[in-house]
Amino acid sequence: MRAFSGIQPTGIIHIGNYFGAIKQWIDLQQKFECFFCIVNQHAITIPQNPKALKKNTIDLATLYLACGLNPEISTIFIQSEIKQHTELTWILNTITKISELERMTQFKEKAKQHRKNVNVGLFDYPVLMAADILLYKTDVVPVGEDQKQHVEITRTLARRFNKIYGQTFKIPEVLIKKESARIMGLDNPFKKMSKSAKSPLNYIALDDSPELIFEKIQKAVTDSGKEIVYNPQKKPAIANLLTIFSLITGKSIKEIEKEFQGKGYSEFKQKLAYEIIEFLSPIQAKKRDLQKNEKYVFQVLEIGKEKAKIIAKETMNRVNEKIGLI
Ligand code: AQP
Repeated sequence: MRAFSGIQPTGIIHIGNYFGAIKQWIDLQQKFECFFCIVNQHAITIPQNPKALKKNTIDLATLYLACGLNPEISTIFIQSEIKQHTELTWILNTITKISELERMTQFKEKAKQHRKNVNVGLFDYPVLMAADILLYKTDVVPVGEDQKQHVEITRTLARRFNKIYGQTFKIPEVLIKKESARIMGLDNPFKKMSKSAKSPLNYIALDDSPELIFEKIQKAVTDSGKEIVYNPQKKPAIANLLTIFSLITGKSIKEIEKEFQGKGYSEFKQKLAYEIIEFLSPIQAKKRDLQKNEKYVFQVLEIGKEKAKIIAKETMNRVNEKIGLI
């Protein structure tokens, strides 16, 4: 059984990305043959500084390793190093309906955010993602909830291709962890935590310093009243902070509610900031260590590229043959 997933190297990786994606990946490594990609071609659908993109790509690979992805059992690689991702995208484009892509929530949101640069790549993002997934004969795609719609279109395209050209692709399943499916913004509990948020007060980045984490949690919006209780309808901000507390500490929400019974928001926030700092500290230390040994990170990526290439080539040859492309 194979798992595939990826993150865009756009500079900031936040705790939403960690709990929605990376944490799941770490656990899956024992059960699945895993492919973890740094999706730099997805990243350029929004303008990127070339120097920063290169740096962020290596930085994300380093972070993957610091978080606990194990290159001995998993394949870690850079999307642009495997040419078949864009090759398969072209083929899938020919069976994708424009109306299907127009329905994609992420496209609609990003198009609003980047009114002056609604490029074809941004529109085609889900097809590139479908190619990523289908190239590796993926069984499961562990992602946060915001990516569910993209996995669904991947399934549609795989079925459609199989119907037109004969059995070729596996139909992948989306894998979403209920508790961490959608971490909300610290400054707005009605929208998901997002690296492209206007204010850095929206997220806790895995690289944030203890001082910054403390400040961001202190400034996180709260709800009226003062009880620490989980009620997403009436107290969405506190519910989100409780979810983060629970994910960080491994304690159940009930346990945390009990711990803070009769205590106020201020005490709860102080403890939460402390727990986040404690949690991120070993990841940050490991990342600093790995940064001193960049050669090792490049080696991991080189091995990953070679492993990914074998499967990608094999799938692409099969696809071209089915279609009649010489
Ligand atoms: N708030 C979130 N809660 C849970 N999971 C999340 N993911 C993203 N935000 C949350 C998951 O993280 C992975 C990284 O995906 P990406 O790099 O493609 O980024 P994204 O989905 O576009 O979301 P970001 O990181 O916040 O960026 P922007 O600001 O561009 O939307 C995916 O598995 C995603 O589900």
